[in-house]
Amino acid sequence: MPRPLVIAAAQLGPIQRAHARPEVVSRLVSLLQGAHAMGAQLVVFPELCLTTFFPRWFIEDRAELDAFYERRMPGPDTQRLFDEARRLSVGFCLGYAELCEDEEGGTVHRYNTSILVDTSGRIVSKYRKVHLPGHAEHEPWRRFQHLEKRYFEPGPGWTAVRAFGGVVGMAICNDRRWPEAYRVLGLQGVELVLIGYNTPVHNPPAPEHDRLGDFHNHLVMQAGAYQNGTYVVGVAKAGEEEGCEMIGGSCIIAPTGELVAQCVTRDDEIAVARCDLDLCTSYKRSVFDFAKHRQPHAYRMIVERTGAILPPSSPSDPTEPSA
Ligand code: CDV
Repeated sequence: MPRPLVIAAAQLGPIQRAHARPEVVSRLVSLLQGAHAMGAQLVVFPELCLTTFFPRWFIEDRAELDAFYERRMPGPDTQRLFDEARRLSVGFCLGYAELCEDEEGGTVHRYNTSILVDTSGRIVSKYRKVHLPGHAEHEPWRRFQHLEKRYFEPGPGWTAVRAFGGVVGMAICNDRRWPEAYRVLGLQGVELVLIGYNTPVHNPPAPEHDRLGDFHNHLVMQAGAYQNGTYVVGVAKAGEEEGCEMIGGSCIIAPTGELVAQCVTRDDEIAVARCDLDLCTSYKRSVFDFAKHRQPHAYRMIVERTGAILPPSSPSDPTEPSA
């Protein structure tokens, strides 16, 4: 039985530091309304999409840093988005910086978070980014910082939920480069993975990768989709933000691994596709029937080892690889 779901990738152009929350939320509401007019039932927004991408700065003042985080969701600025989505009966996925205190009220936690909101405005799933890229200390030699390791702590992992007539999971930006993220969701039968991202064109530690940013973006998400028999929706915050150029390429990928819709600008733009979630089934029942074909005994190293350990050196091949 077909299970059609009309999904919109709601790409954002840059958000500058001077852009206040109400202005940004107005853009999100416009995208939501535009997507609804195109028939969308679920709208996917990017990572950290309520502010500029603040990990590009080393910020020592606590109050200045805290201003980039949300303490409540919905909060005073975002309530409007929830209300409009409920009025239109559209669900959405939204990325933001989350600041919370633990249950004893003592310790403050900071996460790079995405939420999934159903058509009645209820948060049905929350995901906290696991793979935090970049560095924890100020590195002034870089053209811009990438201080996610300083400003966030890693989340506990990926939990899929039943929503929108299928099985839905989320990942955030750098997670999309790691096959483990998709496979953990794949092992929960995921049919739709929602991923927001902020990806600078320039990679300070490896500038030789700069020309490949768009290619790698699609490569990893198309592989994740096909290898797990799932749709993947990748959504950028793109364009030149505070002097830092970021890739676009927001897209919707079918379980075939093919792109079915794609943004072509680096500005606010909507790409829509009618996704039949049942298309996942033929992959999950054949080449990627996990229960029938996976061999976990051979994968133990994946969870027991973090970094690579090379085989012992051999007299017949004395070269020392640099890995
Ligand atoms: N926001 C990110 O996670 N960005 C990383 C960059 C630093 C490479 C990414 O994987 O796109």
